[in-house]
Amino acid sequence: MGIISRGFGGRRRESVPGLPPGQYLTYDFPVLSAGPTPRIPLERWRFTLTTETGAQKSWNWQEFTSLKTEDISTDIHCVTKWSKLGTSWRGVSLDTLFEDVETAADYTMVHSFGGYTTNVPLEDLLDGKAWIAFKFDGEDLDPEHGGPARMLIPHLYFWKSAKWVNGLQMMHDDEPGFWEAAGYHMYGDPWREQRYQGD
Ligand SMILES: Nc1nc2c(c(=O)[nH]1)N[C@H]1C(S)=C(S)[C@@H](COP(=O)(O)O)O[C@H]1N2
Ligand SMILES: [Mo]
Repeated sequence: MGIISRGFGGRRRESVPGLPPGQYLTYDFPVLSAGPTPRIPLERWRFTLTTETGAQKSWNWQEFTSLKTEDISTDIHCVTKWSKLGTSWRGVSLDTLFEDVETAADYTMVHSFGGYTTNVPLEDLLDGKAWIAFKFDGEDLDPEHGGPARMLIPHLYFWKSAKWVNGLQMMHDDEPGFWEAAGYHMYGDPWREQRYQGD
């Protein structure tokens, strides 16, 4: 381990560039799941975008993986205080999925196989800020980490990056998802330490 790990628990970690307040660096990839890992055969996989009027756009695995993909290198930050810098992903930008989508709603609820939900403002999904990722470090995304595909919204705490994602629902009003209803912050900016309600 290098010099940075000697700062664990001390003041040195606070000076690591790219590390938000209250976070420490990790070099492995912890698994955090609120329930069992769903196994989704690719022939059953489908992602559906539903607008506030009920209009739907939907992709099966074949269609989804035929869309334009992007390689993403980014830092990720979990509310339980680990951060992982310089992670590598491949995915489809939400900008691509929202092409031709007409919506006047400002909020979204992200849905997953297994029932997990999390709320994200629409503007935090657009303009190169979010992807649906299906590769990590050049390999198919492990089921434990959300495979076949997960949301990747690296500028928010990682609980917003829903694993096993299967849908996005547009909403006029912000509503809490799974962890938000349990007291987590409605927005979750790691640089402002928005961990829990009231932060
Ligand atoms: N569907 C689903 N997505 C989820 C979770 C979950 O329990 N279910 N946990 C969230 C939390 S709290 C974190 S920190 C990250 C963890 O992702 P990882 O297990 O790949 O590290 O996934 C997020 N996405
Ligand atoms: Mo988390």
